[in-house]
Amino acid sequence: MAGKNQTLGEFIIENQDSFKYTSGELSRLINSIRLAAKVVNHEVNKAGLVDITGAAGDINIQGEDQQKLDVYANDKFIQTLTKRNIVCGIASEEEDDFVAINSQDENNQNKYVVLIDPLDGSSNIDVNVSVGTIFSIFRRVTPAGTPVKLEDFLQKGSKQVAAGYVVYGTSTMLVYTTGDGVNGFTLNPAIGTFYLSHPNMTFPEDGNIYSVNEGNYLDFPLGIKKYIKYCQEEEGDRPYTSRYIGSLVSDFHRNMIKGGIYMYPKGSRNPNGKLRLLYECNPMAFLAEQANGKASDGYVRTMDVEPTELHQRVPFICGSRNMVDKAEEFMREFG
Ligand code: AHM
Ligand code: MG
Repeated sequence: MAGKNQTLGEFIIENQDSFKYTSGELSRLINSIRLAAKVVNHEVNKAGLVDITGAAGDINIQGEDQQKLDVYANDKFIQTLTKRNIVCGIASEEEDDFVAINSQDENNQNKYVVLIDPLDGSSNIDVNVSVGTIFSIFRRVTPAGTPVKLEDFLQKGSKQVAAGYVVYGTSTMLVYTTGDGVNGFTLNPAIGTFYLSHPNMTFPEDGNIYSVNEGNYLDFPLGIKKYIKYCQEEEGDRPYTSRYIGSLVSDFHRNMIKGGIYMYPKGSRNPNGKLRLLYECNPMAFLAEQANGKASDGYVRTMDVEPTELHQRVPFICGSRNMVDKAEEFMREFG
C-alpha cells in the first residue's frame, strides 16, 4: 500500500509490475541510482568543509587527490552503474563520448542506457546553494549483446522509460517517473533511507512564479521579452514573483510544488540556449508532462525534438501548463 512512510526500496518493488517492461532490470537500475545518490549526497553535504579538508586539486590528509564534486559525482554514478552490470551504456554531461559497458558481450542482455547530468548547477556549491543530479533512461534500439551505438542515446525524449532528479537541498530528495506519474522521496540522513514524502506530484495548472536569468534580458528573443513584461504587469493575479536559483533542479522542484515557469531561452551568447537536450531538458520535460505540466522550446514539444548530437543544446521553457501555453503564444506572435 502506497503511504507516506513507505521507503523508496519498498515502493520500487511494489510498483515493479506497473513498469512497462517487467524484467526487474529497471527496478535494479533505479535502485543503483538511489545508492549512488546517497554516496554523492554524503560528499555534497561536506562541501562547506573544503577550507578544512582541502579544495579540488589538493592532496587530502589520506594522501588522496581531492576531486571536484562534479567529477566525483560523475565517477560515482558511472562506477555504480558499471559495477552492478545493469546498463549497457552511459552518456554523461561530463564525458565527451558515451561509455559502453560490456555491450559487445553476447551474454550481456542489458537493454537500458542512462544519460546523466551528475551534478547540475555545480557553480552553486561554493556558496552552499542546492545542486542536483538529473537522469534519463531509454531502452537501447540496437540488439542486446551487440556494441551499443550512438543511436541508442540519440532518441527522442518521448521514448524515455524513466527519468528523475536528486535535489541536494535543505533535504535531499529523489523525484522520478517511470511514465506513471511523479513521486518524490525524502532522505532521512540519520538512517540513509528515502521515504515517500511527495506522492503523485503535480504542477498546479496556473502559477505565479517566473524563473529566468534576467541579466540576459537584452539578449532574449522578443517573444520572451514581451512575456517577461506580461509577468510583471499589474493585472488579475499579476505581477508574478521572480525566483531564480540558477540551479535547474531546484528551480523546477519549487515551481512544480508552487506553480511556476522556468525559461532558458536562446540569445546571441547561447544561440541554442544553454541547457542540454539529453541530460537536462528531456528528463525534466518527461517529469513535467507526467506531473501535468508542459515543456517546449517555445514552439516544439521538448520530447519531440529529434536529437542529432550528444551534447546538443536547446531553448527550454517548462512548468505549469497555462503559463507555458502563454509564453508559447508570445513566441508565436513575436518570435
Ligand atoms: P551546468 O550544467 O553547467 O551546471 O549548467 C546548468 C545550469 C542550470 O542548473 C541552471 O538553471 C543554469 O545553468 C543557470 O545558468 P545561468 O547561470 O546562465 O543563468
Ligand atoms: Mg548541467
